[in-house]
Amino acid sequence: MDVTIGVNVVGGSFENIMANIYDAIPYFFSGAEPTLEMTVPINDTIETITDIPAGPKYIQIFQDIDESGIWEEGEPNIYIETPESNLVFAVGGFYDTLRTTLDISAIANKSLPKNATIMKAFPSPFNSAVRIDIRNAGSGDVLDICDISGKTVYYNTISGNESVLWKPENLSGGIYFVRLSGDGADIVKRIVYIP
Ligand SMILES: [Ca+2]
Repeated sequence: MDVTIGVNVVGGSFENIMANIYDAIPYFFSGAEPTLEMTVPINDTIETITDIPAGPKYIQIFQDIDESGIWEEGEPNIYIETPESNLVFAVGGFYDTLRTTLDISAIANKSLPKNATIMKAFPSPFNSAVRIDIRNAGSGDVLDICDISGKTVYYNTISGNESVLWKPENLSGGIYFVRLSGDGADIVKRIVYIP
């Protein structure tokens, strides 16, 4: 299912705008937190996000001020609202075109740490290669990737700023976990491989 999102930004520049798409099923059935399905950059004021699994979703639009790849407390954000519900719409239902306005006027003096260790992995899902960007890793930090059973399928030491292009070979599709660990960081990101 593809969803087209229109984002109008007021009070600031259109930079580092991202969308978090959450599976709202856990919330519906148990009240548990929705689970993050994907984070995608919004590079234009109209963006079509493809291959969203069917089902009820939350969509959070945010500005990633510190370019960490994730939303953090203090970064401007908004949930897309639909006429039917404040937060939730059913992908595959009526609302495949959504528009919202993100007000970033309040963040002019915002200061998130610029030297934090950061890891981005994209795209996810991916079908041939995933790029892992690392910034400000500590000396001797370890980057590893494991499958859902915990088996390590990639391992390397990392320091400073590096980009790793990982191409799975002879591995089955599914969920993998990218982990950066060491003095400088302890970050885990979930990626989905669809060969
Ligand atoms: Ca951030």
